[in-house]
Amino acid sequence: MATSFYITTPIYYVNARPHIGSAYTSIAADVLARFKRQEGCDVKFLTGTDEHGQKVAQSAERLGKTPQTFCDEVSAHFRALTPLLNLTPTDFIRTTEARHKKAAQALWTLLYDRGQIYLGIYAGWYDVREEAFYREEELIKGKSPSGNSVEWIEEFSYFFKLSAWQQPLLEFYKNNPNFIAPDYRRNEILRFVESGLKDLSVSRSRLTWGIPVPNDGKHVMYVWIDALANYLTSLGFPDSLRELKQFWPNCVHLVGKEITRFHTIYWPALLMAADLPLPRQVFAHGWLTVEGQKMSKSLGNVIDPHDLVCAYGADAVRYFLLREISFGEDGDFSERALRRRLNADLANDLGNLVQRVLSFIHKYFAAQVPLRRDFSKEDQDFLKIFPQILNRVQKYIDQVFFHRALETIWEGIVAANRYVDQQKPWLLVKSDKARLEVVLTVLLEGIYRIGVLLRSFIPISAETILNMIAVAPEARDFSYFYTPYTPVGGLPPLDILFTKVQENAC
Ligand code: ME8
Repeated sequence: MATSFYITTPIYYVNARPHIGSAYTSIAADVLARFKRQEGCDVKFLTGTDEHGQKVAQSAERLGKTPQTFCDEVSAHFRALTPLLNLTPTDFIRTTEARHKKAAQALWTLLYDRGQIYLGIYAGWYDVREEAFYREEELIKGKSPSGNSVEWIEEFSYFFKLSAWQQPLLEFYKNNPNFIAPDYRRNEILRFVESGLKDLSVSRSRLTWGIPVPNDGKHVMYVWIDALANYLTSLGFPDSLRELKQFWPNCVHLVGKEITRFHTIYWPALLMAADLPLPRQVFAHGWLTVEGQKMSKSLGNVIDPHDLVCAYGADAVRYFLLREISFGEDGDFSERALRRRLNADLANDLGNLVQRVLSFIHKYFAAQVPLRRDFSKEDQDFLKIFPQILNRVQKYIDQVFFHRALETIWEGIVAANRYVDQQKPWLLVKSDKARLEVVLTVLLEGIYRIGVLLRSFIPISAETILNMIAVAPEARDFSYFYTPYTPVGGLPPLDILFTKVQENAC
């Protein structure tokens, strides 16, 4: 039976349109989903929108819309990322859907029935914009740490007994050292949990735009318990536990570093308290800045993924984000750097390789691949790097190190270009046609594997490459990687892969 794999993105708040940050996580999740499919896994890939809370209700009111209409509109923009960036989610969840309300309430009831939730009083300085409470000592000149105004609030609230889960959590981290990745985030979380945990307020009585607390119409669930439950909803919880059993043990939650605590402390504690199984891993990636600055509406530097895709194509955006930034660490987005990568890596290294080899076959062999396999030692040395590359790429993907995986694939591309330069097919045309046939066969073997390796990263271009060399659809998965390249018929006309852009135009 195929291995099951479940990858999730955070569900995005609908109080802002999608930007390069949400695109970043979704692209990364998509590469994992596609890669695991190529490995033959049964993959679920979940993304969606987080639609409850005071901020959403306020934004809707400002625009004179009902919260639901407002959510419908903004959620549609997030859904539109799927065709734009060529994403392949198997489910798009909205927290305002009936199935989610049912799952979140079922999780609540499980917790309540097990004595894990109790009614208490919450008091603190409340930042409405952030929907967060702060202690007196956390305020800066009477404002929240983000500079927003705060109001003093005392209200009834349900609490989750988080404090009771300190030891089980520490035990869990010890027994599952890969649960929090990368390593350096793990240490931060361990220190935080070791310093003691307070019970967590999980309901609001002053809010109406949320999921009602079961058996208490005066409260709605606070956004986090509602939001985290989305990962269960998509698996058919609570109606069936079949998918939960199947996918949960190999589930990776991909998140931005700012929500690591919610996913690595609150979420496993809630699941343990409900006696539900735990996901395999939370991978927290770094924060993107734009030209060295924090992205913000007020600075006017929020990058819209639509503009980027229109200018450079989805593949260049996908490639740039995953190649330029070490996944896990913070990184900077700059259009100039994107242009440089597009020209140097994609158009020069990859595009030219494919172009120069295939144009030879079109020109001198009437688009019929001259398969000739009396390989020399040199040819074999070149070809044997590809299985090694696949091995390393698989390891890097399992560590969620996309930049390393791409670097490794590029070793193959650079080696192929070097092979062309050494073999000089333009001279062989005149001097040794038999050797030319062997050299072109070797290069097609290489290009075939490069195409297969790149499929999950730059799907449009990789499929174009594989189409141009007439590879059958079923031969594009890793199970064929070790079998010889076998074209189905002659080569179709050449397509342009990447067009160079002016580097200093912005
Ligand atoms: O936190 N750099 O939603 P959100 C990198 N609804 N990634 C970024 C980014 C940036 N500058 N900006 C956003 C929420 N992201 C909750 C999540 S999950 C149960 C609930 C990405 O709309 C990153 O993945 O604020 C981050 O964690 C996510 O968008 C936050 O999205």
